[in-house]
Amino acid sequence: MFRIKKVPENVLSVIKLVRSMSVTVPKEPEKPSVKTSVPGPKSLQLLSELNSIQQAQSVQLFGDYDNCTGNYFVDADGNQFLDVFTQISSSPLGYNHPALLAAYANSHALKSLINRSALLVFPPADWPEKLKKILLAKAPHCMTNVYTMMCGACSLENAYKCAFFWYRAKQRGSKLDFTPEELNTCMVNQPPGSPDLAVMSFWGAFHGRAFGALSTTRSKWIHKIDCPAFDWPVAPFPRYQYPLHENQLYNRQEDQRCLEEVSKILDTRLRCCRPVAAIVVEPIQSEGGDNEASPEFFQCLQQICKQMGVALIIDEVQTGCGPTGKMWGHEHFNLPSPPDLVTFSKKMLTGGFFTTSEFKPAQGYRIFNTWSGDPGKLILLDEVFRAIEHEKLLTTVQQAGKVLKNGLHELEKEFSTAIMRVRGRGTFLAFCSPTAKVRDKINNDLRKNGVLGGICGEKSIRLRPALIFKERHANIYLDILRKVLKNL
Ligand code: PSZ
Repeated sequence: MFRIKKVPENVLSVIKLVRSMSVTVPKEPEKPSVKTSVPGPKSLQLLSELNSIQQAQSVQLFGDYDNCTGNYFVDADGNQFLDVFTQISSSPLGYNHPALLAAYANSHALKSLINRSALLVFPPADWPEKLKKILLAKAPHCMTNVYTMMCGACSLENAYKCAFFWYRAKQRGSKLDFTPEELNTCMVNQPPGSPDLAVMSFWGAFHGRAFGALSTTRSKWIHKIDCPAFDWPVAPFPRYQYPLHENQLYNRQEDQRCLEEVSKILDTRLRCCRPVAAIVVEPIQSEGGDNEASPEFFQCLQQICKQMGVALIIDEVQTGCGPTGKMWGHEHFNLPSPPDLVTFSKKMLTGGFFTTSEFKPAQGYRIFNTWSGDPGKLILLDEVFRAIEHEKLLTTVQQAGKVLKNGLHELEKEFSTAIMRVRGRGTFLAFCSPTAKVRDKINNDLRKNGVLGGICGEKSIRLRPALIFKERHANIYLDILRKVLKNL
């Protein structure tokens, strides 16, 4: 069973509940254990079966989720991996956390799952209270409104829609007076009803794959090729030189270059065609290669948005819920006022976005879909937030992150031709290899040695462990990485 050193009262009752459900949570292994080739024979056989039903070439391993525990992923062949990728950064408390297992061990929670409601038509009676007590209690500073959604991409798309509604309402001067021409033209996808407005994003950005979101995704062609897209502008995102403290002048100039380009695009678009209603940006670009930008960059970006009357959307789908050591990635930037919209998903277990009352559409039924989220996920999220508080997981992230980053810097010195550009905040870390080939070999060798890691950008390896990843896990990771680099 799960063994916890100092057990707080609420955890004890949780453990009792889990026991009463006769759910066995295996103890986290001491270290990884790989007994077969990776992928092993079972994963390979399942892959060929799945591939005959759907295009499954993206599948890496099949999981044995009954036996995964804590920071350890167990595959169908019985191999135990230290997981520093955690389902593309979407598992806040690792696998089979007792509090999450216990959360569904009561009839209210089960009935929430079974009787899944259409939340924007027939929400449960406790829904307003749940939104306030769970989601708004963790909202970024001054953000008083929240919508839940199904996934990251649809959270982004609905945030874009909110920004367009806000922009058009400003242009009209009143939110209610749609003209007959607008009502008619929107039905044939023509202006003025379907206005020529844009969302600007950055080179290297990833905001999802649904059509609106995809038009703002700028990381890899594989996401976009063959799909029609909006003609929306894209600005350069800073590409820093490392180490940061030795390259301050260059990096400041890099901020400046990108911000000037942002201003230029906004200005041109406003004067000639398709004005920009919103800018969307990740606190750290994730899929696009873990590219970071300074607090000053984000402060200036917000200032430009305010001057130009453009909404600022911060995409916290990957950075939200603690992995940078703060609840929200943009809390590192000391923005003088809150962003206009903040999207979330992944570790938050439900998609959605926070905003301010200024961005509340004047009419209902405009931000809407059937389920519009899932009340069952909020039951889990409530436990995630409780664990973050009681187990002091943001401190855990900061401490484990420090060990990891220091260790990576040591390895960068020792193996300077294999790893470079160590970067990131908290445990949201990454490093580069000289080429994609070397990067892929390192990642494969890590896997053979029992570490599940992720890649991003052209030649980066990224770390996305759960919030329960501790210093001892960091040391296991670093030992295995050292071994891999030695044998490269
Ligand atoms: O290849 C893919 O489609 C991937 S791999 C990782 C993601 C997508 N991340 C999703 C993501 C994100 O990282 C950011 C910053 N914004 C939006 C999204 C989209 O979220 P989902 O995948 O839930 O639609």
